[in-house]
Amino acid sequence: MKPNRQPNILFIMSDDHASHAMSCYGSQINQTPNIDRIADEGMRFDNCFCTNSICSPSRAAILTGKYNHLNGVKSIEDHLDGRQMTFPKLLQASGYQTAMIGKWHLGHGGDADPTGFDYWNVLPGQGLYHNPTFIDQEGEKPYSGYVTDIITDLSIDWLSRRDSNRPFMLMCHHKAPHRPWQPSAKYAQWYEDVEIPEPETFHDTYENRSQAAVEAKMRIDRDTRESDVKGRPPEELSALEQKRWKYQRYIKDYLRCVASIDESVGRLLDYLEEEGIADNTIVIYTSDQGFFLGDHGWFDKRFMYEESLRMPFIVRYPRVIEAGSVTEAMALNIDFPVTFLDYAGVPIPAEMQGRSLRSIFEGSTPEGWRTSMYYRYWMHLDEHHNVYSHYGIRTERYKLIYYYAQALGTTGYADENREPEWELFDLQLDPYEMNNVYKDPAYSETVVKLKEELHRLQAEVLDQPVAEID
Ligand SMILES: [Ca+2]
Repeated sequence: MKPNRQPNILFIMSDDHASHAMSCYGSQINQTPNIDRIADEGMRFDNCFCTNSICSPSRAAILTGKYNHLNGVKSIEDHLDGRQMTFPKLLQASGYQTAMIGKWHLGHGGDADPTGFDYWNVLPGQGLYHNPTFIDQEGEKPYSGYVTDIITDLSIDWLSRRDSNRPFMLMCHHKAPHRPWQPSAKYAQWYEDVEIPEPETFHDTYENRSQAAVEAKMRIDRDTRESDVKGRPPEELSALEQKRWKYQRYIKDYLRCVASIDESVGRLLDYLEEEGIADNTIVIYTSDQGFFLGDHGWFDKRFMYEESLRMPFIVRYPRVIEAGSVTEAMALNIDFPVTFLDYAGVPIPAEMQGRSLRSIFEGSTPEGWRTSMYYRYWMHLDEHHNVYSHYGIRTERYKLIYYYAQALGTTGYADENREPEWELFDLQLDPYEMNNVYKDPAYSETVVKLKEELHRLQAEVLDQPVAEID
């Protein structure tokens, strides 16, 4: 083995797995012992954020290192044009064996098929939990079994066929725990006799908040389907009891799906150890974004609120990362590819907008590291939970959000009765974002400074503001 051999990279990403459903992040509702192994033996990021909290856009940001207005994937309807630069292509060109297994969700056919991978085998669109079809370089193939287990089997199978003299980069992308939260038979009975605690903000009434929060259609009591909660609550229950019933149904299935993921992570970690390559493999566990687990009375994501904005991000690389370390440094999904290229010794293209996390992994946050981040959600559609388009910034203490509320591709307001609105949260005093202080005179100077910072960041990432009201 060469002394400075390029490390292997195992990038495990699930879909909609919020950090507050991982015990290494202090979950109050479940245990994830295998996922926790990565944090226990590596580093946990407590402030890792997505630049747009929704599936395809986050995936495109991770592949390209760029914001969605530049990589062309602003919504889940957009396909990634594979002719553009992506980090797997660069790793492949530098000698890595590369593979993409599981959920792709960036389009199929022509320029939308995965590129930069020696091997890919992906779910069409959202894919199915049970007996899913996959698409590989040869075409569609049916598989029998549970999707999380199949993705794990395919991953281990590919790893076992690799050339052990060359480094690899595997993207193992789970479908779970995405809606409609269908667990495997193995975990289907888990939590049956327990009551899962309700989150702090479960009974949020959206007072002191934007109209965007009021109008969002992702309430557990009103907007879950029978397919989400697998039935109807007994009619004799009160409205409040029905909401609680639905929450229990929803969260238990969600956590059962997570249990399969946790098992999968354990299998992959065990494989690396059996192969004797655990020390030379960077293992990441993350999710494409966060999720509301009953927080604010919601399921789903999209909003720039904490539960949805925050990505779990844990990394193990025993050669350089101190076991059990934790960082508060602000990381973004666009940093991931830059970090991988950095470790691979591949020059980082100027067009990538993220920064390498390497120094942070190795125990020191660089001078002048970012203290604010820019976010933009574009996909304003009634049928997609009616979350208004918005952009904003999060600093270490504050979050300023502008709901400009225009449907994608238009300049008019999606709802003619809707005016744009601002929200400001003081995260130090109000960590659950229950009280919009935008109009509070005590924060007027803060608002001015945050707007300056918002526009500075927006220009830095080459995005354009819309017309803003005061
Ligand atoms: Ca997702």
